[in-house]
Amino acid sequence: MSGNKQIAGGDGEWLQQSLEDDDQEIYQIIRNEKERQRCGLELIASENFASAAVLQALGSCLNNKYSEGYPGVRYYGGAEYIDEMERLCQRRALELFKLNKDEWAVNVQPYSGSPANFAVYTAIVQPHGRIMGLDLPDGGHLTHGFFTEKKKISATSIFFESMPYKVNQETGLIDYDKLAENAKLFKPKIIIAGVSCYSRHLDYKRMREIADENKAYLMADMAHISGLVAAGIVPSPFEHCHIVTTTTHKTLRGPRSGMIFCRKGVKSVDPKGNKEMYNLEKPINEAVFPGLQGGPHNHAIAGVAVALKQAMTDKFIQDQKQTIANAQHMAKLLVDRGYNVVTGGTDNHLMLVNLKSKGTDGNRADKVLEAIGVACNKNSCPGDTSALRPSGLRLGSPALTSRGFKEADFDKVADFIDRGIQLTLEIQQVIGPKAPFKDFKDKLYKDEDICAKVKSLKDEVASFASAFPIPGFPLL
Ligand code: DSN
Repeated sequence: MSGNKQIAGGDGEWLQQSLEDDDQEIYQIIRNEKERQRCGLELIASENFASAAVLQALGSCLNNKYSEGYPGVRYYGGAEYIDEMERLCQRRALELFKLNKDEWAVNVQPYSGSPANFAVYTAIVQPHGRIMGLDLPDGGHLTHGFFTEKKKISATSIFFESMPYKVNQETGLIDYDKLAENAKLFKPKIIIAGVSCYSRHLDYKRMREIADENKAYLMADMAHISGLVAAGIVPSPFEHCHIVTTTTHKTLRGPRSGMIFCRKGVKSVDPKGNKEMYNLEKPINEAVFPGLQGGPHNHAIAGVAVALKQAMTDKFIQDQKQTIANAQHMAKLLVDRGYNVVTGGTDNHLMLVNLKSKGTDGNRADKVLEAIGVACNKNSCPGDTSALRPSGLRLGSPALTSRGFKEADFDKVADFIDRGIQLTLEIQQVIGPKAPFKDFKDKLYKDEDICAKVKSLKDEVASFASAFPIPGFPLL
């Protein structure tokens, strides 16, 4: 029977079919998502558009290969090309960040940033050991030990003891003095210098001093800014940190994956000339595999290697400079229109806009912006008391910069944001400022007059955005 023959593999022809021929449902969903990306304005600070070459590596036969272990020591046969590819990725990672291979090691196997961070704590901190990271409502990340009064939210606060440090609630800037004071009491094993929503440079030097005073390691999570670091246009964490983790798909513009860099070689020499060596590489490698992960995602690692090569080019550096220029321009435009941009502006690719003084909040504005084709995040702002009603929006420039947007194009982007927020206020005015979120959404999605306004704005956004090219393949 031909059906059985096909199921058994048979002549294999059915396994050669294109996605379009093989699975119309998934094909259409991907087409729709591509159209959404093409016709929308992507302002999510952690997103970007991977290149066609990166996507090609991701969709390659490397997906098929198991290779548990590390180059040269695998538990599966047939890994000679995988070894070559992983070693090349490691070499490129060190070269891109200008690291000497005798002083730094890199593990390119973490599936993404969260597993990378968890692997570091597993290796270095041990169960119930102590970590200190920037609190999530203040701009830190879940995996920097987030918990609330009611619940330990992140596994990094369940398996490790976490004490957050905070920003000054007035200025929005990290309170390093308080961090120093608390670190002295808490004695963490690791201090994390990393952010998910913080628009200013981190003071790695000061943080290293605090770490040294407490015999702690300083770990940077540079996920958001790794492209900017690679381009050499923001302070590099490598100068002061012992460990650096990153995702590879944000400003770095690669596939969704992660990397861990750590120091190796001589840590210190005492007055008698005795050397103390770093002991980070082996425990970290063991924590990644076999501690936490199985087979590396070789297609993703190959995509990372491609992205790292692209990141060594002048074009990439130019794009990263443009990313910052665009963010700074957008922040200025919003300030000029009376918006409260936290800390007054940005040094990097993102900004946090506090909408409280405008009379609205992140939940409501985010929903309206989404409806008109502008994608961004609601985000809590310093001083927020309710995590359920965050005051702010996080806006970032990397993705649109990859589509070729320049400052003048961001004039239009800022205008769309402003008009979306005006529409938010209009809805609130109709239903009353204290009306619950459900009523707000009902009005937004069901009211004829509002829906017409949303549609007209969405059409304008689409006609503007779709004029810009989009990296990747034309159809998928
Ligand atoms: N989810 C990412 C962000 O948006 O910042 C971090 O992992």
